[in-house]
Amino acid sequence: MEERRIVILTGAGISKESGLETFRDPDGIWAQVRIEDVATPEAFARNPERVHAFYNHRRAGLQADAVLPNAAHDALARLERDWPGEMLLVTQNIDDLHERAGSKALIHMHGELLKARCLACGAVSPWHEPMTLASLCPACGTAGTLRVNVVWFGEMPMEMERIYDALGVCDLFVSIGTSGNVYPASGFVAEARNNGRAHTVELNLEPSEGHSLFDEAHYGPATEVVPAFVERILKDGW
Ligand code: BV8
Repeated sequence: MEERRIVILTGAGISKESGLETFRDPDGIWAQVRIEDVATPEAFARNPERVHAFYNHRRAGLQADAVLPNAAHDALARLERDWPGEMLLVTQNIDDLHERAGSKALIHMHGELLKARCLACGAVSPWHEPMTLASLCPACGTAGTLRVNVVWFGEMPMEMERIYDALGVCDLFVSIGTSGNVYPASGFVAEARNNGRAHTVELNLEPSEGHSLFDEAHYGPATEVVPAFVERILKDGW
C-alpha cells in the first residue's frame, strides 16, 4: 500500500464553504454572467474592461478576510503530508486556498487568479490589485498588455502532459466538488480507469455528470465527506 499513487481533482465545490461561489449551481457565477462575455479570448479582445472588471471583483472577494481554507482543503494537505506514496493534487480552481492550506504537489490546470500574464513579454507575475488597461507589466514595464493568468474556454489548460502522466499510473483517483461539465477535466476519471488499476471515487454534494464512471461515491458537503474519506484512506487504504 505504501508505494501507491494518488491523483486528486478538485473543483469549485470544495471552496464553496469557504465563501466562494461555484459556477453551475443555481446561484453560481454562470447564472449571473455569460461565459461568452467574460471567460473567452474573444470576450477579452472585444471588451477587455468588462473582463478585467469580472476578475477584479473575484480577486477582491478571494482576498476578503472571511475567505479561508476549510476542513476539506486542510484534509487534502494532511493527506499529502502523511501519505507514504506519491500524491498529485490537480485543481480547476483559480483560488489559492489549497496552497494556503499547505498543499505543495499542486497543479492549477485553469490558472491562478492572483497572477497576471503579460501578452508582450510572457512574464507571469503575482497580482493582487485591480487590473486595468493602464496597468504596467512588473517585468517589462509595458502598459495595457496584462491579462489575468487563467485558462479561458477555447484555451489549452496548463500542464496537461504532467497530469495525463500521473493519471496513467495512479492507483486511486478522487474527484471532489466538480460537476464534470468542463473538458478535459471531465475526462480524467475515464483516463484513470483506462490505466487498468485505478480505484475511482467521487466526493460531491450530488452525483456529477460522469457519476456512473466512479467505483465509489460519497455525497455531502466537502467539509464533511473529504476529511472523513482522508481519515479512512490514511488508516485503512481503499
Ligand atoms: C480545451 C477558468 C482543448 C477561469 C474556466 C463546445 C464548444 C466550445 C468548446 C467546447 C465545446 N464542448 C467542449 C468544449 C471544450 C470546453 C468545455 O468543456 N466547454 C464546456 C462548457 C462544454 N473546454 C475548454 O475550452 C478547455 N480547453 O478544451 O482545450 C484541449 C484540451 C486538452 C486536450 C486537448 C485539447 C478550457 C476550459 C477552461 C475553462 N475555464 N474558468 C475562471 O474561473 O473564470 S471554467 C470553470 O469551470 C472553472 O474553472 C471551473 O473550475 C470549471 C469546472 O467547474 P466546476 O469546478 O466543476 O464547478 P461547477 O459549478 O460546475 O460544479 C460545482 C460542483 O460542486 C457541483 O457538482 C456542486 O454540486 C458541487 N458542490 C457545491 N457545493 C458543494 C459541492 N460539493 C461539495 N461540497 C459543497 N459544499
